[in-house]
Amino acid sequence: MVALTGGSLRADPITVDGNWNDWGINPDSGDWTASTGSRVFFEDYRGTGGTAYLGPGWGGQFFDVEAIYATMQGSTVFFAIVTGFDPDGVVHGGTTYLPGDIFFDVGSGWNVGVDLETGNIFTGVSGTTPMFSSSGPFTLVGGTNVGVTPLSIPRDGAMTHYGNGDTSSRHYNYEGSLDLSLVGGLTSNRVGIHWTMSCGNDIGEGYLPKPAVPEPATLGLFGLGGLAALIARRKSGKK
Ligand SMILES: [Ca+2]
Ligand SMILES: [Ca+2]
Ligand SMILES: [Ca+2]
Repeated sequence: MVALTGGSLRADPITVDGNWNDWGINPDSGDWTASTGSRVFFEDYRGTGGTAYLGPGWGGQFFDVEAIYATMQGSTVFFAIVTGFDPDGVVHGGTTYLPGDIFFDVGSGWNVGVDLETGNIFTGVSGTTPMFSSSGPFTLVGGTNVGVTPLSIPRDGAMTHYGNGDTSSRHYNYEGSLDLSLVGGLTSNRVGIHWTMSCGNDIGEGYLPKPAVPEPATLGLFGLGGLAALIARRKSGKK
């Protein structure tokens, strides 16, 4: 009965659908402040040019990793990566640059990865190195497939992008979730999220602290239990 009550009360805070309204943000209008979850990374190049310096590389809005949002519900972390980088690839100077996989640090480095194409989850991975090696890892290599997780990547055919102006003012929302119990759970007090593209001209990386155990709710349950026991005792005493 307790388990059923808990289940009916649970509501996922985020829908993995590529829509950023559930985070309470609207970068198109300059609102980067989440009302659900936390912004764990923020480094927005604010111009609309396609060649500006981002650090460690160049590329302007086309390569800008702007923000990462995250929140945890039970053992599941929900995340949104907002970037100017088209997940179908970005052509620059005759070369096509590709989006990387999403890496997680659950306590021992970037060795958990979600394949951006399939949503397959891997543990014990290593990562390839982008052109700017300091931005790595780029794509996951090896590892053990432990399942598949919801991802919404705005490729062509889906909600492709936000912003109706020229291509250099667009934003893309890479949204997903990951049940950390599938990857051995957290072995530290925070979970890291990392993403970059094949050149590594820009990088998004941040950490979400493990939520505190909801002590008041737990105490409340004990309190109700104690009250029920008291009532039961009184009723039995009237007999
Ligand atoms: Ca959403
Ligand atoms: Ca930007
Ligand atoms: Ca950036």
